[in-house]
Amino acid sequence: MTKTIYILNGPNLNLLGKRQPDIYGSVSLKDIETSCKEMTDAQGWHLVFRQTNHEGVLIDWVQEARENACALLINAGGLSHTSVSLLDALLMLDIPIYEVHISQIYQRDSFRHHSFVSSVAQGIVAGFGANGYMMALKAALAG
Ligand code: CA2
Repeated sequence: MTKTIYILNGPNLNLLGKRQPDIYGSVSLKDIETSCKEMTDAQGWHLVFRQTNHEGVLIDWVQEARENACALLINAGGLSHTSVSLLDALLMLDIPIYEVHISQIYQRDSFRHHSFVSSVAQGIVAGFGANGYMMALKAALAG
């Protein structure tokens, strides 16, 4: 049976490549999706890649991943630092969770130093720009 991985992106990540390139680089989320799709296709996995600006929608998708996915890769954006509800949804999963941040969150504002997602993540990638998605995906696909 084909394995499925969900890659979920939270608020404002639709702006990647369009604003603040000094922090987030010049690669768009569509570019990241394309690179991830190449990797999953090569391994015969099915990729679900999504972005939302809405906390409840992100939580709905986490619940959906619970039913459909073998692994979840998530960049929850600012919700990483604020959302107990997102954490509660992630706690329901019994698949590996990989957390990605494009920026090096520990060199930024102190409120970015804590992530609720980290407490349930098998692995965390931060500060490698868009490449972080591919790094985490490589680990996820390897199991
Ligand atoms: O570094 C990351 O990937 C973050 O998850 C990005 C979030 C931020 O709140 C986290 O602390 C770290 C913000 C996403 C905003 O993305 C933008 C991209 C381009 C231009 C403006 C915002």
